[in-house]
Amino acid sequence: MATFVIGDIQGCYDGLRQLLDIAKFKPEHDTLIAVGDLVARGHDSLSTLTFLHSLGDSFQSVLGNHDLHLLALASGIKKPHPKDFLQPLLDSPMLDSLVHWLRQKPLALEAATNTLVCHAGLYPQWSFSDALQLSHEVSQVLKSDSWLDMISAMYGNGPEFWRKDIQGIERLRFIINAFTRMRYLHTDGAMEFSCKLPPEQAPKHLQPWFTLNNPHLQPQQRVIFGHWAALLGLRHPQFIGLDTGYVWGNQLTVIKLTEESDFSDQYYQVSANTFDN
Ligand SMILES: [Mn+2]
Repeated sequence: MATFVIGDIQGCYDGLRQLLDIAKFKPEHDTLIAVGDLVARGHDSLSTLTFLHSLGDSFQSVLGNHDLHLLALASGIKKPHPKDFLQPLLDSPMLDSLVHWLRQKPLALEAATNTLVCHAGLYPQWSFSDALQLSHEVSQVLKSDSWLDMISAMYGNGPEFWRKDIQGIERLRFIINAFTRMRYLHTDGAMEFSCKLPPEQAPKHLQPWFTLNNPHLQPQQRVIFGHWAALLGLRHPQFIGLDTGYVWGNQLTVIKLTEESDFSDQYYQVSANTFDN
């Protein structure tokens, strides 16, 4: 009855299966939760999604930017880039059911008490309950007949600032950008999407989202996220980064959540080899 949380898989099917074996994940008893970016850049997004789908209720995921982009590709709103290696998935007879399955996934979920999972991070002005409510707002549209309108209008960097009273597509785009693309914020709170450098190399006026004070975050709460491979993982009491860059030749990471209140999770990793990235 263990809960595992895995970093960005990005279509690296062989690495995924190896890592789940190493961690002794048993779908009959355990739950696997992914931080999103299940697909793209790795060579076998089709097998990855087919396998994760086959896990049924023992698998949960939040959506990452690449997962949302797949929805745009599948519906012809965007054209695939060869470097994403998504054509076999886009050509598969499974595509429609996998797209429908992905549309049911949230942007944020609670993996355990006081443990929030989202792809890029928690916007520093949001509490856990804000995050779950805002994720729900996007999910309601994603599950509805108007989902394609949102997917086609989600591209863009604005609005720069969060306000509770933003409405419509501007509101949905901010929520999607914060949950799936955020890395840095300007000191005035505006999100900055162009910089992907590790924090020690970033311009001084940009601050990683997890270094900004969030007055709503309680000391016993923590956020598990992915998305930022240049961090090569982050092990902070309240912020756990699980994108360790397997698709770029580094590691794929899964953690087994402890039931102890000291968050002494067990880490498992597998290193990329030249045949699977
Ligand atoms: Mn990402």
